[in-house]
Amino acid sequence: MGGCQMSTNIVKISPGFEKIMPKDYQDLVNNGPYGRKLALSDLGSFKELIEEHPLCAGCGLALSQRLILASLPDPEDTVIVGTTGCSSLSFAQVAIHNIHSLFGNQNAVATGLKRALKIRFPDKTKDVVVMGGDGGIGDIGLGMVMHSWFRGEKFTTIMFDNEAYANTGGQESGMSQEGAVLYMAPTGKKFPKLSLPEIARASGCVYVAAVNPANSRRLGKMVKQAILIARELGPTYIQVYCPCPTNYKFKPAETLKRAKEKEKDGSCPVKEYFSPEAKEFVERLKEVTR
Ligand SMILES: Cc1ncc(C[n+]2csc(CCOP(=O)(O)OP(=O)(O)O)c2C)c(N)n1
Ligand code: SF4
Ligand SMILES: [Mg+2]
Repeated sequence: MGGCQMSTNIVKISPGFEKIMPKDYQDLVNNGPYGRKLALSDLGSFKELIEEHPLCAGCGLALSQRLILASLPDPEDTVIVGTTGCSSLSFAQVAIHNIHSLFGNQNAVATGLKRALKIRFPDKTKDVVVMGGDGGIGDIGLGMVMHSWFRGEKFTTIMFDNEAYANTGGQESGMSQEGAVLYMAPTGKKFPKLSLPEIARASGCVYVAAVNPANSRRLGKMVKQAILIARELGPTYIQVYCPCPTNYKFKPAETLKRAKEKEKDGSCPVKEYFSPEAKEFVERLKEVTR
């Protein structure tokens, strides 16, 4: 990687090394999304930031992660802050700056990073995006998540909501549905799913969305606008329902069907909230309507 500055320089190959670098890397430099304004509708025409991952077949989280990465407005100026969970296994394969924070600390780390980037690059826009599981964001890190919202920190938080602690073998989380039976919650969950979109709204998020990956353009549009709004106005939150075939024991081929069913039956509804300022801002944005 050439230089420490974040721009398209981060992928440029140092002179003399062009032929030595692996084909995959050359492809990223020549056909990757850096420095280009791409949308989900361009998928298939560029080298993606993630193309392989170690997650289970049919994983709704892996699909969501791919779609979210392809929707970043300016990947060359973005740093992702992740945390422990299934997504942390695939972030090792992602061709973008990303930090693994200790489980639950992600919004505190993102706060410091966003502020430091502002000081280091006062004339540039640098996006910080948190991406973590429901355990990391909705349970163990919730205090730090909410305090970043109370403080009005200008970054986006994205939850991969698979309604379980998947990576550790299937414990229930606050985001599991009431009655959910999991490998390590055999008697069924005793209280309802947390209403985190409502909590986010009450805590100061200026844009909040709950969605799933079944309609990829809808997800992509929400991600793009959440990041653009956070740059200008304040914290934004997206909760992505990511069906987990391994812990919920359905066929990997049924992931999207399940996402659609749970949207329809109201157990994982799609929602969107804008503050009045965010609404006005989005109406001025032509880019997100591509
Ligand atoms: C401080 C700390 N506490 C607990 C753990 C154990 N741990 C690792 S992953 C995980 C659950 C992750 O659940 P979630 O955030 O929903 O992510 P998923 O694996 O479901 O994607 C837990 C409890 C840890 N690694 N660090
Ligand atoms: S356990 Fe579930 S969320 Fe984790 S990689 Fe497998 S399918 Fe995806
Ligand atoms: Mg989870």
